[in-house]
Amino acid sequence: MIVPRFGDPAEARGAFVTFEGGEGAGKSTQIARLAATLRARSGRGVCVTREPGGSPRAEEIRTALLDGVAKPYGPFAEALLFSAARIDHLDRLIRPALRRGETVLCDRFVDSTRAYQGAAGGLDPAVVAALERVVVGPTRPDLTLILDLAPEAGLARAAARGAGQGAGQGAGQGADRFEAESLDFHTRLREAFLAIARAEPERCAVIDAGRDPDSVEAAIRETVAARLPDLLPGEGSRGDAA
Ligand code: Z5A
Repeated sequence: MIVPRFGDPAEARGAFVTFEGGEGAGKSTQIARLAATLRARSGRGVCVTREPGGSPRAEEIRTALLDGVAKPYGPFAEALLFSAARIDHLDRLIRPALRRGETVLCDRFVDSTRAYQGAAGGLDPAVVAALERVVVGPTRPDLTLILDLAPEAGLARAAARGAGQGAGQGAGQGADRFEAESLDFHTRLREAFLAIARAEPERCAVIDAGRDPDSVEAAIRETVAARLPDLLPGEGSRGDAA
């Protein structure tokens, strides 16, 4: 049984892994690959989810947030809406899955609030931390994989994907509320994620996401095997591969 190092052992029996990083870093791509590997290898249920969203009510809030409905009210109001979505997501999906012993793979979580609304958006870190404390409580990630990529490259990937899919808002297509921010904003985001990794090295691992998808996948597998060996039995522990 996995004993989470950062979560509440009494509450969480599964493993909670979050993916973070800037736009187009490859989180969705790599979550799908890791989920397939874990389903084949770990013998546990795997729950793939995302933020904002992951539960029907949180997905409604996601649509409003990515359409920019809350932007005129400022980063504090946006952080409150991300938090409202997170409360429902934790109660309805994440905590029940962890109690069933599943591995939860979540595309973005609290570090995105710290980076987007906090470091890049200008919201006081003390306010972000207070929100995090009351909203998340003991349900902390066991491992956070930070996919690091130059913002120019990530935005180009996201734009190329958007061009292929056509316009659309709220559903992750087209330039949404955050993709439309300046390059300077995205540069601050990257620095914020790297600073989080430096501050919490036991929870976080930085993955070089500038390589081809197979190389990124191999680095992630190696890191998961090293940090949470119960999830990939027999894979060996050669240390982080970032
Ligand atoms: N947000 C916030 O502000 N505060 C919060 O608390 C939370 C979130 C939780 C969610 O939007 C937005 O909400 C997000 C932060 C904010 N900002 N934005 N925008 P989203 O979920 O729609 O966006 P995203 O999280 O940035 O996801 P994304 O743009 O879909 O990126 P991704 O999942 O990291 O990448 P991907 O979809 O896997 O790949 C993007 C494209 O690149 C795609 O065409 C791939 O085929 C391609 N790709 C993937 N990997 C590679 C490699 N290795 N090489 C080349 N090409 C690749």
